[in-house]
Amino acid sequence: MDRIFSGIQPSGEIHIGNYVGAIRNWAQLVNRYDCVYCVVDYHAITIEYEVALMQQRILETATVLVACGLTPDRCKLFVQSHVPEHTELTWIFNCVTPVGELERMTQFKEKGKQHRHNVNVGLLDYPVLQAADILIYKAGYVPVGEDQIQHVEFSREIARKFNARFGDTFPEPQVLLSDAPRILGTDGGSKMSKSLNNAIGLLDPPEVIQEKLRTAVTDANRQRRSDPGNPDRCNIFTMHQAFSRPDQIAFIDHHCRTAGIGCIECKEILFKNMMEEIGPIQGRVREMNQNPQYMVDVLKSGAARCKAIAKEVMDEVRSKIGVKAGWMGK
Ligand code: AQP
Repeated sequence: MDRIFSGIQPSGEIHIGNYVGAIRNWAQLVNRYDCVYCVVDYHAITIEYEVALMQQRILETATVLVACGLTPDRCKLFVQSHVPEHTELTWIFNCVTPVGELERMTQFKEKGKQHRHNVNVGLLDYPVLQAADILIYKAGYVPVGEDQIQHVEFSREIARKFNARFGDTFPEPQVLLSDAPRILGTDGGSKMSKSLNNAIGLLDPPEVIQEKLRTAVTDANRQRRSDPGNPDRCNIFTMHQAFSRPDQIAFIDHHCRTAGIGCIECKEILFKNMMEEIGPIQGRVREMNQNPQYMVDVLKSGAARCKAIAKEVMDEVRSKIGVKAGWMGK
């Protein structure tokens, strides 16, 4: 079975973009692939964060993943820092990575602007750690949202560079996109993001979601109820494509263009469909929160299973790069 790797940062509340762009796809892939999913805490420390909140965020993130169907019988789920081989491999990859290529990464440039006062080496090195996350499991596929395509391509380049210098070791991983790879925020302008205050949280109470949808930006050219709209320019329509039935999507497409339906009604249909899907997830999260030990056990066993793979690959890597000393014994 081919292996998949993907990760999510515990950098805030999981939102609808993370869910339809990545997590829902992750859950659909578990039957076809050997799936490794990770809460990437070392990525989350590349920007400023509340130390006291980190453990809570890690557990909350992992709980949501399990509630979305990523149970330990279906995949391996663990926390990045629990398998230190990820950071060890990062160092080795650093030594085959040209700095100039990292400086050209779109996310680095954007985050560099957002966090001007803290453009640290970790922020620059983020794609190298991500490459190590993927390649330490020799994963062939990486299901991510559109924003991560460049980083996965970069991990292919690192694999190529390593293989060329030290011999064939790593596969060149391919991106797997979901059918909703880019959801904009409620501002209708930028990507829905944990850190941008434009997100609809997967765990937001129904009344909060309803209010966020009510005020969310739609097609800017549609000023009055009687103006025809353009679904292709409307983020609410993109969300319909992620949550509504095909017949509803066709209905909204037609009636938006002909002003047969107003934005308020359109958003109400979306709200109902969204809650139908995420309401049960919220319920499972509430249930799991009654038994915190369960998540601890899931993450401990996930780390042990992943560590066994990572250790073997690191052994091979150390040997290939010439630092494995036979005279040290096992
Ligand atoms: N708006 C989005 N639409 C579709 N997919 C998205 N993803 C994130 N935002 C959207 C996908 O979710 C996965 C996990 O992302 P992440 O949390 O590790 O990092 P991120 O992309 O940086 O997410 P955020 O929400 O924007 O976090 P912050 O604000 O902390 O940077 C990835 O597969 C991503 O593509």
